[in-house]
Amino acid sequence: MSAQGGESTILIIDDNAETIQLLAAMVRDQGKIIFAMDGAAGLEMARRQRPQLILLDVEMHHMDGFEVCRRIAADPDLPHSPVIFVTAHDSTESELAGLAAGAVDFITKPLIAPVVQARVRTHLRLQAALQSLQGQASRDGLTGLYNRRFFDERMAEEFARHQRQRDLMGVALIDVDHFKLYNDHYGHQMGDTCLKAVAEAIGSGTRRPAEIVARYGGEEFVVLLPNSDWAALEHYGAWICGRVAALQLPHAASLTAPHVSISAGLSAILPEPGSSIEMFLGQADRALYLAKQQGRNCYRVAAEGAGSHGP
Ligand code: GH3
Ligand code: MG
Repeated sequence: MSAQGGESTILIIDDNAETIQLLAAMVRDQGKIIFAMDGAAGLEMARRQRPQLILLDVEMHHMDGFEVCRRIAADPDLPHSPVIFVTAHDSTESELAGLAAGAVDFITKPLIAPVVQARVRTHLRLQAALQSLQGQASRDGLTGLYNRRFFDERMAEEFARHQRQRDLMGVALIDVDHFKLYNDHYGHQMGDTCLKAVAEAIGSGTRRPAEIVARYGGEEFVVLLPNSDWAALEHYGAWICGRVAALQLPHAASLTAPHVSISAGLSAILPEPGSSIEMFLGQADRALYLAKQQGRNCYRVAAEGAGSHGP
């Protein structure tokens, strides 16, 4: 089972069709089997299919198993799937070389079905546990959205990617209006329920897979908007404010509206050497401050000449 509870995917990379068939027959009950017949094709398949486990032949032409393993460990675009080496050599040297390259285990030929199955089962279980822990560590307990730590990591990656690709990226800082008054009026527990509802509205509002929505702090959320220009920010700001207002969650103590509302500050940047994430988020924070100052239940975009409107 994978961390998501679905079927695990096992990638077999081997330049010998017979070995692939033999291995596939042995482990077919343990997951979905995919295969590649050389190192380069195997890496490409790993990139696209993100397998939970890789069974990797050591002795292959062009790119051997050690090199495949090293590339998996070094390339951030590749999933760090555990690799079990399959080899005819059972020497200590070759085992050490495999472990040094990043393999988690070894299976030596001739292949014995119960041994292969036991090793595969163990590493699939470990991988599922690891993925589950990683999933929990990146989530906020109350809302289920990503937490700030995860956001900061992804922001750094996306910042670098947009810099490489010379593309604009956007960010939105979103803060619930008069939330202290909400707690004072309805109690902290209702406050939690309200936060969950607002988080759900913002989180389920992602329109593209690369968008990342996280809880940034108490009643503040952050949305990373990849490949977004100023017009896209305007559109998103109006849309997200409208989306939360449309929940019509009563807020009798609000000084702004009879329902729960949010304010948003947005900013876009074309990352360049010398520009910083702090500066980028600082711009969005100042725009949020303006939205709060100028009435709440609205958004502001941090840009010269960019418009700024209520929902
Ligand atoms: P503004 O419109 O200026 O943002 O006013 P505000 O009252 O929302 O802002 P302020 O920063 O004064 O208060 C935020 C409140 O949010 C205070 C804090 O107790 C509450 N809060 C933060 N995290 C949670 C949470 O997890 N659950 C609940 N129920 N309340 C929270
Ligand atoms: Mg607030």
